Order: sequence, then C-alpha cells, then structure tokens
Amino acid sequence: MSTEKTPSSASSSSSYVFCKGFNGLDKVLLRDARGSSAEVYLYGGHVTSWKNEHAEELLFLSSKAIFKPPKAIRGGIPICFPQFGSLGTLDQHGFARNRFWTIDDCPPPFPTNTLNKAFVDLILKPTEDDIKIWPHSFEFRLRVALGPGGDLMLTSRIRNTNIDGKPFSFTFAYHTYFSVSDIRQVLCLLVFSEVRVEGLETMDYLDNLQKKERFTEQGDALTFESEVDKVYLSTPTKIAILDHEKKRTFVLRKDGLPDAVVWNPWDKKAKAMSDFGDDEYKHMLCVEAAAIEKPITLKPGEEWKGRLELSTVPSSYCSGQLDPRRVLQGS
Ligand code: TA6
Repeated sequence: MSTEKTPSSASSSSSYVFCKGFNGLDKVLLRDARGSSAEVYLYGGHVTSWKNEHAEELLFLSSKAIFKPPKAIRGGIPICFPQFGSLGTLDQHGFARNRFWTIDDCPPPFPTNTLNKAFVDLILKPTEDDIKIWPHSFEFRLRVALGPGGDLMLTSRIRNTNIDGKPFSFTFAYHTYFSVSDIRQVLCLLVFSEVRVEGLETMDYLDNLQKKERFTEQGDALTFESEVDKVYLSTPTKIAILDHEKKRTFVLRKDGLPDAVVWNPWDKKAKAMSDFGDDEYKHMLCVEAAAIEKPITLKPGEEWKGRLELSTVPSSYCSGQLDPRRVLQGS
C-alpha cells in the first residue's frame, strides 16, 4: 500500500510516494516527469535505488543486503556520519546509516529550483543513547532530489545544536556504490570491457591496504585488477567513472567534500562479507565523495553543507567519441 504525500508546508512542495520496502521498512519513492526514479529508506536515510528514464538501475545493491536494523544496508548510498572509517570510538562509518530518520515536513528555507518537484527532506537528531556514545546535539537534514535530467542530488546540512557551547568535529562520506558491467579488464570475443575512473590521476592518497600510508597516484586513469581501498585527498570537484561495456559515464560532482574514496573488495574480501555475493565485486565500484583528511568542526549554531550530484552521460569511450577530459571540463 502506498500513499502519495505532498507535505503541507509551503516550503517543500515536493511530491513523493511513501510506502513499505523490504522487511516492512518505510521508504519514499521519487519519480521525475521523464521517468527517472529513486528510492530512499528512512532507515539510514539510505538511497537504495536510482534509475534512469529507461528504468535501468544505476546503483549497486547487494542481493544479500540485510534490511534489518542495526545492520547497514549493503549498497546504494550509505551515509557515513559522524565518522568515516573505524578511527574513532564509534562503529565503522559512524551511526547515521543505522538509525531511523524522519520526514522533515518543515525544513528551513532551502534554495531549490522550483522546477524540481521530486525531492524529499529527511532529518536525523541524536537519541539519548546516541549522545552517550557521541556527546553532541546536532540536526542532520538530508535532501534527496531528482533533477530535471534525471540527475540524483543529495544535500546534507549538519548543524551543531549543542547548548553547552561545545564545538564538535566530524568526518563524512556519501559511500556510493555504482553499478558497473564488469570491474575487471576483460577481453573476450573481441569485446574489451573496462571500467576507468578519470579525475584522480596524480592525486595523493592514503592506502588503506598499506597501513594508510600516503602515496601519489600515477598519471593515467584508474583501472582495476585487484582489491582497492584508497582515500584520495583534496580532489577535483568532478570525477568520471567510465563503463565502456555499458557505454555509460557517471559524472560525480561534489561540493564541501574535498576527498574521494575508491573501494572494491575484490574476490577474497567479497567472500568474507556475509551480506555481499561472492561474485558481486565484479559489478560494483564505490567512489565516495567525502571529508576525511581534515575533519569538519562546527561551533554551536554553525551549519555545514555537503552536496553530491550524480549524472550519467552516454559514452563509447574507446571509439574515441568521448574524451574523458572533456567530460570533466564540461559544464
Ligand atoms: O569505503 C571503503 C571502506 O572504508 C572499506 O575499508 C570497507 O570497510 C568499506 O568501507 C565497507 O565498510 P562497511 O562498514 O560498510 O562494511
């Protein structure tokens, strides 16, 4: 059973469908006029699907994802807050992705183009138990929107609402799982399938597979032939993921998120994850817009905004029709 909802407040004249997803968890469906769609679970504020106007799924969601709190959903776009990674005292990637968010029917005025009707505003505030593990008050507002051309836009606004005058610092990532045809460089039947990432060449990175040591990336596009787990530092606003076999390029635009994580578990780690199929590493790549190297510090009353915009452009790269450098320089 689903219900069409148009929140009463004037500020958010969005329309979305509120319904039940896996295991009866509440989710919101967004659809734009041209047929693109997205779905967001209130559990975790978690985008689990983004489809283009041809109803092709663009995000990876594991067939073994466990839609059962407190386990995070494997795939889509997990929100890593107030901590990325396992460095601090919290569980890996913090707790925002393990909490129930609510619909924010009265968000503060938010610059949005009035054309964009397909959006939903969610909000997360800490429970008393959360404050025991992370002693700060905050309001985390997440807007998930479909743009006119089917782009997917996530905007996070995090405000320090401490009344004790204390600032807080956090790290953050949109842990995005992209669906790709085959991450491996495969040459068969004269078809060369390859996934490349453009925009991170020559960037410095911390290699999680080498004790987080700092290295400098080589000068060519990233291609993949084994496990990768790298935090690229101070990266460009735009990053492109080219999938030759699908003739598709993802363009990731980020704002307020200087770093980018690239992760594929490959075969051994894939087998070690109970909520991930043994072969699923072949069909996913995480490229995560993040703020990791330099934690963000907010004084009480201050607000941080982090935006991620995902779009796709048709590309048949190897035929030379698309120069990835042009994709990145494009508007
Ligand atoms: O983003 C890369 C990473 O930090 C990897 O080290 C791996 O742990 C991945 O996140 C998945 O983490 P999760 O806690 O979702 O299993």
